Amino acid sequence: MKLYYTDWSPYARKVRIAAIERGIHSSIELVPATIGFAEGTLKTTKSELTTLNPSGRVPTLITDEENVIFDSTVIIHFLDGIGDANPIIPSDYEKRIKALRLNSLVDEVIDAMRHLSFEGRRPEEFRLPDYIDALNAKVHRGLLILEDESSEFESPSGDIDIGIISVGCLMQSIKIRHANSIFNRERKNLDSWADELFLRESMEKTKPPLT
Ligand SMILES: N[C@@H](CCC(=O)N[C@@H](CS)C(=O)NCC(=O)O)C(=O)O
Repeated sequence: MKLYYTDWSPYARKVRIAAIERGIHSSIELVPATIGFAEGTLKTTKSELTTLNPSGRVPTLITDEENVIFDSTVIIHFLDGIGDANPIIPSDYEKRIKALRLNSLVDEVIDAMRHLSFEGRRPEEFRLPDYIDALNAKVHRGLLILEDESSEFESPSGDIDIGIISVGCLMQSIKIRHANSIFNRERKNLDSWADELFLRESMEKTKPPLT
């Protein structure tokens, strides 16, 4: 299998973590992808990925049968079908809904941050202050809920699921790549839970670069 990824993408990182946690990462060849939007014009970087995935986004997985699978959640679902390790998307109905809900909550925060970064790339006179306020509010509300709910999260050293992986990727992105942003505040409970999660081998091995 081949996984198109970038080392800074939290979505691609979720898939890489899931594969390591399930012990199947050696059957996945990592292919660095060129993606992004130019400063000032938001012109899309030309990417070979668009011939495989119309959105041109990472992660994109090519299976051994040459099928193209995209969206991190779908790829993780697909990988759960390989090997005997515990699934990352729990089989138990209640646990599955809980994990997918948490994953979705985090995805919305990451998505609002992505859109904020696009706004930041526009020339100042083309930025939309109300839209930026709305995006900031989405991120703050999401992080507030995560701090509130973190006392109920599973132990960071126990079994891991898609929700926990997502929270870990978001929090480490904020700590490492958005360290100077307004989102990098102290959140006592969430921070200490996340600090322990960051020690997992799968998290260490996929830690995003500084820039
Ligand atoms: N819903 C998708 C989101 C993937 C996504 O937005 N990836 C970003 C990188 S973090 C990307 O490829 N951006 C380039 C683009 O939008 O063209 C998933 O879960 O995989």
